[in-house]
Amino acid sequence: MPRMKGAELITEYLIANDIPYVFGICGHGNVGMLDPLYQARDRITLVSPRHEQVAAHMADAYFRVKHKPVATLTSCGPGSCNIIMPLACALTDSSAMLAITANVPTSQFNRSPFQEINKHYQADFVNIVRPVVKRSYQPTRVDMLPLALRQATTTMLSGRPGPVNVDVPFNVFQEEDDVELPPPAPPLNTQRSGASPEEIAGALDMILKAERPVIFIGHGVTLSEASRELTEFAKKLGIPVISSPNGMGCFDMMDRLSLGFIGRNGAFPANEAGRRADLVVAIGARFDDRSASSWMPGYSWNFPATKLIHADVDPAELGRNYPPDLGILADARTFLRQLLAELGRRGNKSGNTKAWLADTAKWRAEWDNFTKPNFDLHASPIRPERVVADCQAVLPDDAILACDVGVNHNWYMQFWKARKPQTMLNSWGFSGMGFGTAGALGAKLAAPDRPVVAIAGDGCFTMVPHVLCTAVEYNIPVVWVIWNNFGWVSIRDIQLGMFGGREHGTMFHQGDNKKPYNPDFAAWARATGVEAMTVTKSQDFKGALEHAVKANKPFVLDVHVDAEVRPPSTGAWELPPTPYNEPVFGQRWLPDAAPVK
Ligand SMILES: Cc1ncc(C[n+]2csc(CCOP(=O)(O)OP(=O)(O)O)c2C)c(N)n1
Ligand SMILES: [Mg+2]
Repeated sequence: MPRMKGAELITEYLIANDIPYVFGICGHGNVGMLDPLYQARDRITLVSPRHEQVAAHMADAYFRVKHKPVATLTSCGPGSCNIIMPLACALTDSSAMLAITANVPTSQFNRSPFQEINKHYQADFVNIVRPVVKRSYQPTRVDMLPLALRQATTTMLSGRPGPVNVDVPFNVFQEEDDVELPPPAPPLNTQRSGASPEEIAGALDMILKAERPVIFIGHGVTLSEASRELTEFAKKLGIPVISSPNGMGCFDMMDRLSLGFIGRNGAFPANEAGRRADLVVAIGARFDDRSASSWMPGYSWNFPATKLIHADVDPAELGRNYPPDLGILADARTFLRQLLAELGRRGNKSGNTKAWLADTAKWRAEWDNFTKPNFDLHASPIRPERVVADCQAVLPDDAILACDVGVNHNWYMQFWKARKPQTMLNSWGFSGMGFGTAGALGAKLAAPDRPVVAIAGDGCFTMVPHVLCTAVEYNIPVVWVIWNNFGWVSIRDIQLGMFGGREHGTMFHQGDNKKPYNPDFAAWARATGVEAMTVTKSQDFKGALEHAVKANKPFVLDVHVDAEVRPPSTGAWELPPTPYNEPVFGQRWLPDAAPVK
């Protein structure tokens, strides 16, 4: 058995797992890891951003684009505490990363050395991180590392992927032992679960019988790489597809069968079809409040009047919000392949959805008639629709959009048409501000030959503006479109609606005089060495974006967007105890749905 330091073993194990990057920040706790990374620097690259939050968002986005994980490295105490929020983003959206954290030396456990958390237990980072990872491991001797690393990487990628933590005490990086490198973990999707023949037969019976079926897809379809199978199945049977944000692009959203996203910030045809369907086939989707209109019947869905087939790899998601008529514990791609095979056995029967598709076409036309005129309006400040439309016009189909959080994101939810999987990154389950602004760096490292554009609210960007330093230091050519509306406008709008039109703490002002304030983002970018332009007229945005993408270097576009134009509601998002009272576009109530409040 080779004699190795703990940190050497970790480094070699990362390399053996084809992990090309470690995103992390130094501290005294993890210096022992830096030297082996230096020795192996032509096989694994350390990227050191200016905040641990950025490192973990980068790792998250890297995985979403490539479906291969990278590692983060943070020091003991505060450095590792800084990754809690991005780990929560990754966990709630089933994104994987190996978070290596450092801790105090084992011989000092419980003596309250510098940066130990020990109120309830020694070196207690594992209890800080526990709710936001699939599993945390704390090997306290070098000979415990092989098992911990193998279990951690396997757990990270098996079943429903997610972040894992390996917490390494200071001495374990440095000490030596005779240790064998464990075998690498099986890559994502090596082991897939499937449905039983009876379940598949039953599901297809229900699907072929349905007159108004809808497929609802979520991140599970993206993660299982089931785009081809989904497309074949939906097209063979003529079933329209509704997508959650992290499923977007698995089915070409320009296709006539694509209805877009559902819920308050979804598209009208999706909500109209969702609530009128006689059967919903949900695959790798979890019916969260924002894609289920807070579960109020008749807004987005209408269970139990509508029948539900729900397939997911995670039993915790089956029936969490709507008890399925048929719940199937299966990987999305396997499930779709099984359905296609069964359909083939039955002579490739076609669906009976002609009338239903005519309905959906009518709703699409109604929605288009309502929304399209605004896409052509030029104004200063710029109308939100124009920013979305010009991004769509300029960016190629394989460009990656790293969306941050806020009303800017709502506009993309409603109107962006992703055409390929893994091109539209969203922090959906946790909505961590900074995800898109920072994640864009990781996305670009995962796909160096494709344009990567971060859509960042002015609030989100200001949370992690040092991403620009990292882009310069490592030459990562990301374009940041700063959606500058001079405030936390998504929250301001909720505040105005709930509290008599009063604004407090939700807009950016200079002193007491209520003059809108923001830094000059372009000047700020230039100070970091990043090229930048300020865009205040809609006529200028398209050309500016083309220029920035073509420049192929880090670029900031400070785009002044009208804060007073709001996305239309097509479903609901209720926050109890406040009753939902936004007008809902085109809402026509179903007799068996709850009455209008
Ligand atoms: C880290 C974090 N803090 C606070 C929030 C709550 N929050 C959600 S959206 C938002 C405002 C976003 O502002 P901005 O980035 O300017 O986007 P806008 O809504 O103005 O388009 C806030 C504060 C959050 N989701 N994440
Ligand atoms: Mg804003």
